[in-house]
Parts: sequence; C-alpha cells; structure tokens
Amino acid sequence: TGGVAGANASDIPDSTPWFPRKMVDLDTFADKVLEMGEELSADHPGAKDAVYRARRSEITNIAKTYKTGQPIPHVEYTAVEKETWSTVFNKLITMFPSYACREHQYVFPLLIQNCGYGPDHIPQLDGVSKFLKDCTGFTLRPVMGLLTSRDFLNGLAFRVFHSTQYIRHHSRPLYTPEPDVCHELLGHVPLFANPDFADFSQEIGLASLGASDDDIERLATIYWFTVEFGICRQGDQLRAYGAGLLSSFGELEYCLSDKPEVRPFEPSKVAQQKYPITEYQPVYFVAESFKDAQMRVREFANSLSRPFSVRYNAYTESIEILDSK
Ligand code: HBI
Ligand code: FE
Repeated sequence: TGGVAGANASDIPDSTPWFPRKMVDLDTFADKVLEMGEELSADHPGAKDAVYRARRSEITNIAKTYKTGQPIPHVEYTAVEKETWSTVFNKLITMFPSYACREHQYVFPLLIQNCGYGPDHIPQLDGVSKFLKDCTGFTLRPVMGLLTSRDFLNGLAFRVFHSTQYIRHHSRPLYTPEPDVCHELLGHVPLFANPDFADFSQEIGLASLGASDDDIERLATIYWFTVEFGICRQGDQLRAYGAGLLSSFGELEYCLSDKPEVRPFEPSKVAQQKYPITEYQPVYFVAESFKDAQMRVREFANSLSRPFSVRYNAYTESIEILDSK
C-alpha cells in the first residue's frame, strides 16, 4: 500500500532509464526514428522511385515538426495514393465480416460515418484522432517511421498512438514492409475506439516506463502478439484483433485457418516467444477478452524488475510515481 511519492526525480533509482513524465515530453521522440524514417532500405518497393521518396519526406516532415497540442496538418493525397488506398480498402472490407473481431466490426461503420472512411478517400489523422479522443481518450501523433520499442510503448502510457501518415508504394498495394496509413487506419484505429482495448494497450505502456532493456523486450513481444497479431475468442469462434492481421488480407485468412498453432494468452510465456517479422506467424495467442488480457498483463508487469509503479493522471496528462508496488 504505497503512498503517492512527490514529483521529485530522486524517488526513483538513478539507474532507471529516462521516461516521459508529461505529455509534452513525447515531443522529444519526433526526430528519433529507426530505419526507414528518412531512408528506404534497398529492397523497399519504393527505394528506386525518386518521386515516391520525395513525397515521403514531404509527409514525414509533418511528424518531424509536430508538437503536442497542435492539430495534425492535413495531407492532400494524390490520385495515385488514393488508388492504392482504394485497392487495400476494397479488398479488406470483404474479409472483415468473417474474420475481424466484433469490436472492430462495431466501430467500422462509425468511422465511415464520422471520419470519412471509404474506398475513395483516405481519412485524415486529425479527424480520426478527435474521434478516438471522444471514444476512449486515445489520440494519434504523427510519426516519421519506426520508433524504438521503448519510445513507441512509452507513448501508449499516455494513451497516445504514434501513427504514420504516408502510404505504401503503388507498385505493391497489398504488401508493405513497414507501417503505413492503411495499416494504422484499417488495423489499429478501430480497436483503439474500444474502451477495454484502450485500457489493455495503456497497461503495456505504463509497464514500459523506466523499464529495463530486457523488460522492454518482453513487453514489445507481448505487444507484438496482441496489438499486432492477436486473436481472440468470440463465442465458439476465433477472430482477429491484431492490426498486423486486420491489415493483411493474406495473413488474416491464414491466422484463422488450421495451419498455425494457437495457444492461450499467458504473458509470461508470450514474452519468451521468438517471432519472424517478414513471414506469417507460426503461432498465435488467444485472448479470452481484453479485460482478461489487461489483468494478466498487469500481473505480469508486477513481476518485472522495476522497483516502483506508476499511474497516469488524465487531468494533468502526466505520470505519477507510486513508491512501492
Ligand atoms: N514504431 N512508428 C512505429 N509503429 C509501430 O507499430 C512500432 C514502432 N516501433 C516498435 C514497434 N512498433 C513494435 O514492433 C514493438 O517493438 C513495440
Ligand atoms: Fe502496427
């Protein structure tokens, strides 16, 4: 039963990795991106397309200069970009009714009504962020590309999801080696509108604040097998809720076929599971519900090495340190 410690940084051990305490601290992540933030690797479908690369920098520049509290600038998408979106959108919506979880199916029509989702229009991050804020308090922040696991998970503690704003290369509309607006808007966004899923995601984020590098690795693995590649039980069926599944027509069908192995969602086991990042997953973990998954992650977080615990104060948009766990 630890009391609330003061805001003093001396309340936590010196060896604790830096972590954001206030929403504005997330501004420091803006220019810290891993590969593909600015350069595209040689095997990227757009690597040799100078027009595409110039367009990418135009769009990622929004994220580079974005500051907490600002509206997210709109992007005027080109005809080629809209065509890519349209191909992905039309393909995926035929699959959602039989493969997506009920939470995704519930919110999708609301995104069509309120946020301009549709085959001929790429929704703007700003409108989507406002919609999510009304639903669960989640907001989007534009990001240039992949963040480190630590930075990316730390954002979730503030109910902030870092979202890319550019779209994949038009030469391969049904393939992307990295997150893009199709993945974020069709895969992630619908779930962040669900209160239990929002709580679940924030739970991983809170556990990541000031965590050791090894514990970040464990939490990133749990994130991978839930928010990206999670499946859940729904009555006597299994359905997909992970964004990596919901935005990939091939893996969406595969994950619910009898080919992969499925195991129950037990965080201490999930955290040790190795996984490929460029192929379909050989194993998936089944959540019984988002509430159940959240409680399991909370219990797992308490077993990690961090000697303090934290909570998010939504009024001040800041993290409070609790002196014992
Ligand atoms: N960065 N922008 C961005 N988007 C992600 O989905 C993402 C990331 N960094 C790491 C990551 N995902 C995960 O694979 C885990 O390491 C958390
Ligand atoms: Fe993702």
